[in-house]
Amino acid sequence: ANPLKRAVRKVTEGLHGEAGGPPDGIPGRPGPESPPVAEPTEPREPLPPKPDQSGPDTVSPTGQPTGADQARVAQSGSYLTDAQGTRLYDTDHSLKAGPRGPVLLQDHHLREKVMHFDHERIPERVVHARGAGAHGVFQSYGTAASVTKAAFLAADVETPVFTRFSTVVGSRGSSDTVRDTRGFATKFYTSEGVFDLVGNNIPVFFIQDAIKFPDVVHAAKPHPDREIPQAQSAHDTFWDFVSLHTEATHHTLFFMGDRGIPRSYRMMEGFGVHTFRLVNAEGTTTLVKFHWKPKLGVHSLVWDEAQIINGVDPDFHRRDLADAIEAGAYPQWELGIQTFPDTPEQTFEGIDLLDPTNIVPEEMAPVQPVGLLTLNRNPSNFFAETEQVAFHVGHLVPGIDITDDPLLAGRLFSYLDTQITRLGGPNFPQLPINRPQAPVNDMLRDGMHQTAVHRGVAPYRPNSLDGGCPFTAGADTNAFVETPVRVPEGRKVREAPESFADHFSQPRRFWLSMSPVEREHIIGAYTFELGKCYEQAIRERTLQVLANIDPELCAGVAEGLGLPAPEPTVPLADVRPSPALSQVGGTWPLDGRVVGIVTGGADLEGVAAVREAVLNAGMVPLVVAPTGGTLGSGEAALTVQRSYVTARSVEFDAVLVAGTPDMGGDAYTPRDYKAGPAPAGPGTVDPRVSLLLSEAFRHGKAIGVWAGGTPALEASGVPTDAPGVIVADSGTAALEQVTELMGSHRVWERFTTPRG
Ligand code: HDE
Repeated sequence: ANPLKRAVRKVTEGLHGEAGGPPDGIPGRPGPESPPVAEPTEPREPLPPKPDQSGPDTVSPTGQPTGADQARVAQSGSYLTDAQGTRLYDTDHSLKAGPRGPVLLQDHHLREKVMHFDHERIPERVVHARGAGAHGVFQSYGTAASVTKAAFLAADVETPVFTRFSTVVGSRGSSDTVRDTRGFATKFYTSEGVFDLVGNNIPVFFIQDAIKFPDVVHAAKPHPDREIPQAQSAHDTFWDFVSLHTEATHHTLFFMGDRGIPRSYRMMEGFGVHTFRLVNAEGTTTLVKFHWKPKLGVHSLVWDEAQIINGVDPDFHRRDLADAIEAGAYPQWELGIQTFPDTPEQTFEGIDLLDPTNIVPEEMAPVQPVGLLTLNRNPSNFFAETEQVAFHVGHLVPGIDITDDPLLAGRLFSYLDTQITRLGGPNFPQLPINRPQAPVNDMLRDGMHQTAVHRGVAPYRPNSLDGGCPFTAGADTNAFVETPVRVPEGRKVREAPESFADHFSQPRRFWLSMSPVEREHIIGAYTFELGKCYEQAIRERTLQVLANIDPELCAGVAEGLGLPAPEPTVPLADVRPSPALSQVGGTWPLDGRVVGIVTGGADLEGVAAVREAVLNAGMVPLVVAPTGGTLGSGEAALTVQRSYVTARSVEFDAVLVAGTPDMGGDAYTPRDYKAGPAPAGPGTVDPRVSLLLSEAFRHGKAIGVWAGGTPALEASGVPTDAPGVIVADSGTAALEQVTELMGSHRVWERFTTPRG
């Protein structure tokens, strides 16, 4: 059978099961009152690490292989020890002068244990603090070989990678589904050294010059007095800044759009944002922009759904990524490049390629696929891998070089600098997750947390004492040689080029490229965000920015704010839309999508068949029933994954309901009042099910019922003849139609209601 399907089965039966008791009794020391608990007296060998959870093969910073076990497994042996390897006989009681006496200062074990605990936290990233990562592999197609000599982009090369996705503004503990830009950073452990592609899910940035980064981040972060709001842009300082600093307009418009609330990390595009310079073996250069294209398509949540998820499952994106990988539904992206001739002007069809607030529409320069990224392994330890991974735009390999984008220049400084605070010193490249897989032979020495034992006496060049080693390489022996581009001559100035001054024509292109439903979402987003600001002047100033993009956009937001819509102060740009910017349209694979199958006990056979069919389609079925446990009995018993108390529609991409789940006995009152006071009695539709259905309907999800489910729809305010609502004869027939609808992600026709 298909291993993917088997793995999905494993996850749905194991991970999500509410059935079954707690794990086996945890061994512990019997207390005076507690009954004795069996404790193993014979130490056993620890279980070997799961083969699929080991770290990447690494070499030490001195180029020596570090025995596999040493690199991968922090712990060995069977007995508990202290940090020095001395065996311990008790780690549950401090050393005291008698059981009721004072704790003694001489307890060196207590001191070490608590000291280490006190220092477990490191500073979170100043931006992109909240994230999730995964290991994987990058398979190159070789199609980029004519434009770059980078070895990992030659034909048929497999390169191990680690990717970290993130939000930007929130703290480490903030929620996943806030409106924000998402980071998309990938570390390629290539044979020529590490290459980091540190991108975002939005192809442009707020600022054109790195010197403005502290300004935009200070504006977006919580207000310094009360430290609110967390992980939100809906506040005065953010809108104050972006309304005054109009080069932020394009990026702001992008994340007021649906890309600000992705459905999943697996369903986001990624962009290198800046223009990079590729160099081939002959030394010919090409300017490029990097794109990641998700195999599953680009999809988003709707705002209301994102708000509910913030409370119901703040780890929604993190969980989705880990579950999909665990289930074998490995997320994949194609890496692509847009290529442009490396002319002295560094423009393409009039678009300044050094201005990171610009895109080049795909219709003008197609994205050419150069390889495939597959994320196939979850980290074994969040801190060691996802938290300690250190990306840097200056981690480049021969064949990939930078341009004079002033934003990129500042990043080349910042990403090294920030690690000193975050990871406590200059030796962070020695952390297992950051170690190159190419041999390292540097002359960097000492420093905090030095873990390498360097050999030799002459870490300087030239030397004779170490036989002149190590030698420098040349371009023909894979050295990174900067492209000798001509530096434009000029005076030393603090100025931007004139071409950076147009802040509205590209945003206008974005707006014109949106479908009607996406435009409604954008208007709703601005109305919400500005509605949360206190200062009237900030709202008015933002309306002026919107008027300069498009009158419909401005009028929509002005109406919601109850303010007059101003006239534009610049001529509206005459730009053609770029259809590739819209997320609506197309049919997409459904791997790892989640289908809720609700039953109050009706047609269990049908439920089992639907479950099987969902699994066979490579999706994740979650059976929802009044309580946890199992449905039916014997061989055919079905495990319940969600009870009415734990289920919420936002977890599902589509909902199927068998029959009309009712309130059962006349005295029954639901324990969970999320649907308000509930009338009881047979024939009364359970309000938790009708809440689930009405939410799924409101969020544009496909809904299917069978076995007498029509009253359930009616009680939920879901018209049976509405688009994307299926009433079928059997569960599998309902699923078939629902699956087809899911291919377009949402039932877009439902979003016709006026804003507000
Ligand atoms: Fe970053 N950025 N950034 N950034 N950025 C960081 O580095 C910075 C920018 C991006 O998962 C920091 O290690 C400056 C653009 C991602 O670990 C820091 C400027 C883009 C991540 C930093 C920018 C990004 C970061 C914080 C303006 C998209 C998370 C912690 C010149 C192309 C990487 C760290 C991860 C992280 C600085 C602008 C993407 C402080 C100064 C543009 C995905 O160094």
